[in-house]
Amino acid sequence: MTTVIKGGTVVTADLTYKADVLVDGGKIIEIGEGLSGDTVLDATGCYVMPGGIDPHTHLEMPFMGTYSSDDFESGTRAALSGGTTMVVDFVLPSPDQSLLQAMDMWHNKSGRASCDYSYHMAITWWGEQVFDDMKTVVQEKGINSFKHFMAYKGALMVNDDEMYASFQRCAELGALPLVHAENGDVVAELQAKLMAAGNDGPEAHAYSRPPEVEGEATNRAIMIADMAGVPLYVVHTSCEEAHEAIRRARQNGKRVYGEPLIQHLTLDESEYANPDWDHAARRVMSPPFRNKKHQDSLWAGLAAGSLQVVATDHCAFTTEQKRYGVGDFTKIPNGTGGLEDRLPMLWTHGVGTGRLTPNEFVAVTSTNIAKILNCYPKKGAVLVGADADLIVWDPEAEKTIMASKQVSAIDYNVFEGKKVKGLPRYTLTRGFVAVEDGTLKAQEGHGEFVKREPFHAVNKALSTWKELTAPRKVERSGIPASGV
Ligand code: DUC
Ligand code: ZN
Ligand code: ZN
Ligand code: ZN
Repeated sequence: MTTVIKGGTVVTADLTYKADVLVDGGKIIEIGEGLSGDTVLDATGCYVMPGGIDPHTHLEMPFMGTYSSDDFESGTRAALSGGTTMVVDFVLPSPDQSLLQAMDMWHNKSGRASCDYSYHMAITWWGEQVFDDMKTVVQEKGINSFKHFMAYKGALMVNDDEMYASFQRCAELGALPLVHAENGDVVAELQAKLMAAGNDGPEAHAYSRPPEVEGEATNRAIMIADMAGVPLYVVHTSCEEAHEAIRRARQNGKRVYGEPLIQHLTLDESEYANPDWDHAARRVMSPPFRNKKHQDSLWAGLAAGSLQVVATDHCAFTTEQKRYGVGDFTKIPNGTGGLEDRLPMLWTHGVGTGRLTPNEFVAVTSTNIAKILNCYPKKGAVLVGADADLIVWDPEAEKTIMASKQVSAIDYNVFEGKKVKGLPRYTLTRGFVAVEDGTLKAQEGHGEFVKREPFHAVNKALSTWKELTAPRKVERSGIPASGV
């Protein structure tokens, strides 16, 4: 059975043209004019684009004494409803747990996914077993990216020696290291100071994680990656200090990528000044929301290409879970939702305002990350042979975001009340129509794991630093006698 998307305008990262798209067996089999098929999807007045790829989700993740509340079932349904057809979730091994065991746990959860998914592996501890497992993960398990938390001291944080060792291992294996870049030692100090002074509310969360801690850690990670001779992907880049470090590195020929979140682009720090405790706590995530200066920097980076990807860090907690932190802001589970709103919000605030072109929209929501993570053109493309992960995007469709109408399993939405213009009329996941005329018809278990191959040597960073292979010892005579 073939499906034809008829009468629309195909928009890719670099082209805009009128064409029909014919789908069969989950793949795009023909693109051209006057095509016919068994099922016809009317794309009149719409853009036909690659489905969104969200490279940063935490579904059903054990974190801060609880589990994030969207799992692979509700999370991927939420994704599809908003035009996202693939998520990349983080496998999070507990201390001393083997990477392979943690990965199996994730595979047990992800069987319920209704869209395709892939994994990043987190390096949460370091030892010979991790070193060995990394090879299996890359060479046999289809995971080519490793996440490092520079924050969450005493829990997920890795130190510089561990990070350097892991980055070198990534370089050897053709894998891409990712960093959550915040200086965890300084954050811990600031948290203790704020709590001691009686600042225990959610606003203190933002005070404990200023742009400087992110800028410092981003710089440090870039330098360490350079010395390891490996590219670097910086997740949730939220401020000018971090963006500046990435921009400078790229200008110097280093292969460094930055990923702003839709939340940081559209919500600001004033949210934490809301007198309603729940309102502020629901918006606690790391890094926190910033001011307009930082938002402008991120938007400029997307337009200029110094930042390449817009993600969500979707990590949804209910109000009840957020209240674990009443009286101690450091215990508020960090995280916000966004999976179903990323595309409509970015279209509205990016394309709708002229800050992004439709082609740039496709680049930063889909194509760029497919290339960075080595799954292009299976994903992120409108090309013959590519997976039919497609959205038929109606630029005139409007709605007001409301928690009462969302797919996500939590009881609020950080974008509550925001009007969006631009919504999927159809969402196709490998040819299956999961959103039809705006109505969600996702199929639990339809999603498949996307294996990603290691990178070729050509992707090695253009390192500015060369380790001396044979450091020369200076021979001296007349060495003074030792001792005091
Ligand atoms: N930040 C969050 O807000 N939640 C999950 C993990 C993270 O780094
Ligand atoms: Zn068929
Ligand atoms: Zn993070
Ligand atoms: Zn995250």
